[in-house]
Amino acid sequence: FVDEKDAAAPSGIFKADRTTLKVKSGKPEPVIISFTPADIIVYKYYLKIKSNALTASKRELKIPITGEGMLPKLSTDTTELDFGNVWIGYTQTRDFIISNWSGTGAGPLSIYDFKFSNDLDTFSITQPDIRNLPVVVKAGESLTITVSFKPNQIRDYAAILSLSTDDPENRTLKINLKGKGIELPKNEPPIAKIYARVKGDWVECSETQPVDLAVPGELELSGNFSTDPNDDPIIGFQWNIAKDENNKEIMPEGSDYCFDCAMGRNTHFKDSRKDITKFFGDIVGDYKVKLIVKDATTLESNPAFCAIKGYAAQALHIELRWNTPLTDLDLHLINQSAISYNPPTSDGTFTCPCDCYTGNRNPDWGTPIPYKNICGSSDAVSIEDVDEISTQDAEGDENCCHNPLGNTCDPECIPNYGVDAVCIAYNDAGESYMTTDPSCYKGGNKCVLTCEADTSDPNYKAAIEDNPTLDIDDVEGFGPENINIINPASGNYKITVYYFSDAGIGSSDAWVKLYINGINKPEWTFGPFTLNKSKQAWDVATIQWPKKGSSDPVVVQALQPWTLKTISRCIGCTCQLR
Ligand SMILES: [Ca+2]
Ligand SMILES: [Ca+2]
Ligand SMILES: [Ca+2]
Repeated sequence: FVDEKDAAAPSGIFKADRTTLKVKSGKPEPVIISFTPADIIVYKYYLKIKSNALTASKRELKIPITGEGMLPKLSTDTTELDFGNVWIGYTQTRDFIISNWSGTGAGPLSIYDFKFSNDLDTFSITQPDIRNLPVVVKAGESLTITVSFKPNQIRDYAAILSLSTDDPENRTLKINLKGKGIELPKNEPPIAKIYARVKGDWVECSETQPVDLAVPGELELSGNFSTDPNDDPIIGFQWNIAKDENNKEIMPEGSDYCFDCAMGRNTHFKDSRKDITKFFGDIVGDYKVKLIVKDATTLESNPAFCAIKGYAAQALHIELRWNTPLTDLDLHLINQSAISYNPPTSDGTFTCPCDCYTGNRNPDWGTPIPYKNICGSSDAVSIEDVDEISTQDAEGDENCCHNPLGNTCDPECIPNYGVDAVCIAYNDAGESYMTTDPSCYKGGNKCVLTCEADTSDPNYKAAIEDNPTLDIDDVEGFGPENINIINPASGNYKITVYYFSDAGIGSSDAWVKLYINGINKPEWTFGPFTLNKSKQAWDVATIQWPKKGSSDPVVVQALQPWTLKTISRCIGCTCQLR
């Protein structure tokens, strides 16, 4: 290696891997030249080659050879990483930054190795990827190095991370590491709490803080007041009826409600796996509800319990249940204060509106529901000839406006009323007639009822509250069926149970409970009474309901069961109520 003037170059800067060689004809030979700059300068020399080349001018060649001396220069933002307290089994990371200077002659920095002094299973390099070494930091750039600490013991840790580099002034960079493995805090189970919506407000419900529920009726329950000692989110909710020590669900005998009957019986909850559910109490008595919640680690709570007292909100509340599946028993309440029946049966059973049952669930007893009077006295119409008038409404429904006394009209008839629907009315002599007039004419110059209840009438509320209501017709076993009257009119009422269909199963035992004036326990329990087969009936009791405030209702248990011989239906039947 020589300079321009053929003087020898400083030794050690450039080196060839050989000083002589033979090159065979047509076979090039490589020469490897290394460059080891000693300073941050540009080196410009020549490689002089002497040979026995045929051409004299080529026997001495001078090949220019240059190189620039450069230097990496490492700096770091810290030489100590403190990981602090870390739960054993958990990972904490810390970063530090290595920078390579950007001045004149700045060269790339290579890191050839990352080495931990000890605890190699605890400390590791998360980034950069050190599977491919060296890691190179270009001049003027920096690199973030992330170190992980994952203790597996409860103790103090200390180690040194050594980086081997090509910075001649910093061949080994040492980073001190420390941290402490601490015990993982124990995950505590969540604490379930049940709140119930009472008059719009959420109130806590427990075994010692029961909530009242007018039955049949719904109660909204929330599990959102549950807590977790670790502040874990609550992610799972399971509502059930609680069970007693004999594994029997705690609810009144005969309670058999299903929100979603396809899911099975006794699904008293709607959305039993949601934070907010609805509980349905079907009969009077004590229920106990259970809630289990899960935290985000799926750790389960102990159950919370909520006692619910189902009470009868109505002055008269009658409940029927029985003990066979698939069978259909029907509860009847007969208003014996009706003054006549047509067709006359022995006591009015199956003659509506005197009989409240599945065929007539909500008749108008006591004070008649007031209807709007839509015409004045001068609009009186004359009696029409029954034979000449259509009995269909615009949709072809027959007798849609069937209206024995003008007080049980089908409201859907109203739009067609007076067009082509027909109303049945009575004259003063008690004879029925049909009319297409919007007002059902009744005698003389009086204009009478239309099909539209007058909810603004001051008597409307009382007229509704003295009507009986059958809640459901259970047709596949067990009941319950309830008939309620919020505020009965004075008069005599009879309770009858009718075995509509034994479904081939045979006899069925029936029970009737009677609650009067909303007391939260059965006032009277009748039964079990055995009904042997379809079409049999059981006269349960009669109730003499007094005038308001005059005395207590009198309940008389019927002595003789009786058996219906035929089934009659409530089609076109009439009876007049007092
Ligand atoms: Ca927890
Ligand atoms: Ca039934
Ligand atoms: Ca009424």
